[in-house]
Amino acid sequence: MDSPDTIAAVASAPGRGAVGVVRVSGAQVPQIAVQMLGFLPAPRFAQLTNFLDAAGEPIDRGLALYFPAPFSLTGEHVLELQAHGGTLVGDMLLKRLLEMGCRMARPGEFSERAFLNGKIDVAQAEAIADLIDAGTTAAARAAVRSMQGEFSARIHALQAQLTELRSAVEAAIDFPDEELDFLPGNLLQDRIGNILAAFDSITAAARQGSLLREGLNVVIAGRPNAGKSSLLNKLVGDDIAIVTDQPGTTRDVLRQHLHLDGLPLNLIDTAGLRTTADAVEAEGVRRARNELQRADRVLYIWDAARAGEPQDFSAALQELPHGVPVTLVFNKIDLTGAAPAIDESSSPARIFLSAKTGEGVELLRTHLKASAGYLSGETGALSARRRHLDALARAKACVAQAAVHLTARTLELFAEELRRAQLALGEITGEFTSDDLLGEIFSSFCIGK
Ligand SMILES: Nc1nc2c(ncn2[C@@H]2O[C@H](COP(=O)(O)OP(=O)(O)OP(=O)(O)O)[C@@H](O)[C@H]2O)c(=O)[nH]1
Ligand SMILES: [Mg+2]
Repeated sequence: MDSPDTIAAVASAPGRGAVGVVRVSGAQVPQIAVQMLGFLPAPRFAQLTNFLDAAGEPIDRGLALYFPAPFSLTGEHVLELQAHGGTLVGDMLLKRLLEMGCRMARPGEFSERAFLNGKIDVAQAEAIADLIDAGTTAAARAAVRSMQGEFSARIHALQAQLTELRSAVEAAIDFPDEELDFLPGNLLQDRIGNILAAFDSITAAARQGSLLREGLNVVIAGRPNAGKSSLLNKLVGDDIAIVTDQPGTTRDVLRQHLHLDGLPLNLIDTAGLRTTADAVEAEGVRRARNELQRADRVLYIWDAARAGEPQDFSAALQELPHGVPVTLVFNKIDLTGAAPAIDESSSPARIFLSAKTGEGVELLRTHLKASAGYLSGETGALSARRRHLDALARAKACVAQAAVHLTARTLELFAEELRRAQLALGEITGEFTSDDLLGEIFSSFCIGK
């Protein structure tokens, strides 16, 4: 097989800085080092040296580090040049490397090679990207845990338990006469119970990590004048949105980012939902409906004080997209005299508050955290993405289905469900991930990573 191209990229952030790092990986690295430095640096020793152009003139002087395969980031020969930061130096070094036969690395290509050479799995590669992008210390800590393989290790442990179960059952399928001797059904049920519990605990840690990474899209919706913009302002603690007593004040979609006890929230205020002849307002309503489709949660605001309005919020709720979690917020309790309250047992959950005075808003904050499954404080969160949560959910559903087959003693189907669960888990680590998806994941990384 042809060895892959030798790739090069500036790995440090663009712009001015004290140090700029250029990374090279591939089979040609030793020759390239000799041409560019005049010698091959000793493995894993930092060496101060000139970086030479084609005429043998120094482009810059800095540290060269050589990592021979397989003990490197990518598993290939790797050369790292630590030059002075600055757009021009990096570009000149890169140009020289391309002259010597290197190819510009695609985004994420170093990570991709690390994956292909078994240095890291996909979940770890994603965690590195998450660490780089982390917006809070909690998100960074979750990313480090996953990067160090904690998430992957827990997935592998689940895989191992599933393999054990499968081989026990497959043996029973092959030797049906001995089935009852080594397959007491309740023992298997116990084991499945343990596996399902393990799924729940990994999912909780991963959901927390996914929340820390992606945040929660919360859309504030309702009729005009219900107090949506007032609630946005109250939650943010600032006068972001225009509030007036005229119905139809908000037309544009307003987005505000905030943290609720470490949980990132994208709070989205929208135009009041009604049919209107005003073209601008109608466009606002159309955009509001668009946002509702993408919401993780809708806060549907109802003006509890509006005289003469039949309290028919159920008809209004019917208009919301199906499947989106909703919280019904009765606003303006300062006018009705009702006490701040929350009822999470009704469906949808109800909260009574005043966006004006702030009474009951704390109940809403707590409710938002709880309904997202967010845990405060240090929780052992594992940085994860929606695709991981989705794969976990599918795998768990297969195991639950397997339990049904076990009860029915349809052992072939039982084994088949366990196999499907393993395939779904393998998508997380990249073991059974399609090439298209892998390409998509790595190409979302930055160049030089
Ligand atoms: N007394 C009282 N008035 C409120 C409360 N919340 C909002 N209001 C008033 O209700 C009116 C409408 O408030 P907005 O926040 O602009 O309502 P909105 O839902 O954003 O309205 P549109 O943008 O027009 O859809 C304003 O006069 C607010 O001062 C509240 O809790 N108590
Ligand atoms: Mg408004």
